[in-house]
Amino acid sequence: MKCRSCREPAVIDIRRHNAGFCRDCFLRHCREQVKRAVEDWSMLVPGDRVLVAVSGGKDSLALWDVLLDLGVDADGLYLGLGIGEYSDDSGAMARAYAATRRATLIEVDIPSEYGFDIPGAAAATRRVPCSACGLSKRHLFNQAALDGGYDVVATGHNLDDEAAVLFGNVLRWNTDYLGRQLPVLPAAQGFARKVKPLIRLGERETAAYCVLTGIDYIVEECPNAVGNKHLGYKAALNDIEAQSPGSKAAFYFGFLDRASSKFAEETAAGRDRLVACEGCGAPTTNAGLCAFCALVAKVAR
Ligand code: Q46
Ligand code: ZN
Repeated sequence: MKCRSCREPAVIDIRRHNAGFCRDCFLRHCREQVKRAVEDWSMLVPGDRVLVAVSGGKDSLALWDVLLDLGVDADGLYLGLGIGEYSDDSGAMARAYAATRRATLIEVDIPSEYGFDIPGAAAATRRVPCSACGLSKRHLFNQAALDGGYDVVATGHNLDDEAAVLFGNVLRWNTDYLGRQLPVLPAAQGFARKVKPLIRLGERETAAYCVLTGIDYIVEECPNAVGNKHLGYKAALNDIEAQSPGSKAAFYFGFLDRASSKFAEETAAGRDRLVACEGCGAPTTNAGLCAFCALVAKVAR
C-alpha cells in the first residue's frame, strides 16, 4: 500500500478513510484532524491556557504532543489515583514525557492529599472503582484548572471512547447524559471549559502516533477496566466497524450533527439546579456536599 499523500510506502492504513499513510504524512494527518476538531467546534481561542488531563496512556500523551506542536499553551495535569503498580508506571510515563518536552506537569496525588486511594474509596462507599475514580477525576481536573487560572481542560477521549459512551447512553436512553456528550462544554459559573480535541482520531491512530514519534506510554489497561461495560461496548462497535468500516464515525458524528441538540433542554434543566457545595464551594446538584466531598467524608468515616 502507498501513502495517500506522497505515494511513498505506507506504514499504516486507516480503513474508515480508505487510505494509507507514510510516517510523516500520518503525523501530519493526526495534527490536521486535531486542528479540524478544534476549529469545527471552536474549542480554543488564541491565548487560551490549556490544562491537559494526562494519564500516561497513549491518548493523553498524543493529545499533549499535538497541542504543543500546534503552538498551544498546554500544561499537563497528572492525578495519582493510588492504583498500585498501574499508578506508579503511568505517573513515570507522564513525568518522562514532560521532561523530554520541557513541559509543565502539575501533579495531584489523591492518597497523600485527600487520604484515600481509588480501590479504598470504592470499597468504603460500595461503588465500583470506576465510579469513585470518574467523579474524583472530574472534580479534581476542574478544581486544578480553576486554581491554576487555566481557561480549558482538554481530555484525550478519542473517537472509539466517544462512540462507546454514546452507544451505552443510547442503549439505556440516558437522555441527560446524551445532552452533555459534546466535544466542547462551555465554561460556566465554577466550571472551566472542557474540550475533547481527539474526537476525529481512533485509538489505533493515537497508539500509532506515539509509536511513530517515540513517545513511551503505559500499554497496560488499568486493572479496574477489565470486564467493565465500556470495554464491552468498544468491542461490540469494533465488530461492527470490521464488517462496515466507517460505522463508528457515522454513528458518533451523525449523533452530533442530527440528534445531540434534541437533548439540550434536559441538560440545561440540570444546570439550573446547581448550588454551591457546603464543603468546597464547587457547583453541585446535591444539597449539602458535592459528590467528591461526600466521597472524602465517607472514606474518612
Ligand atoms: S483509571 Fe479509573 Fe479508568 Fe481505572 S479506575 Fe476505572 S476510571 S479504569 S479511565
Ligand atoms: Zn465539594
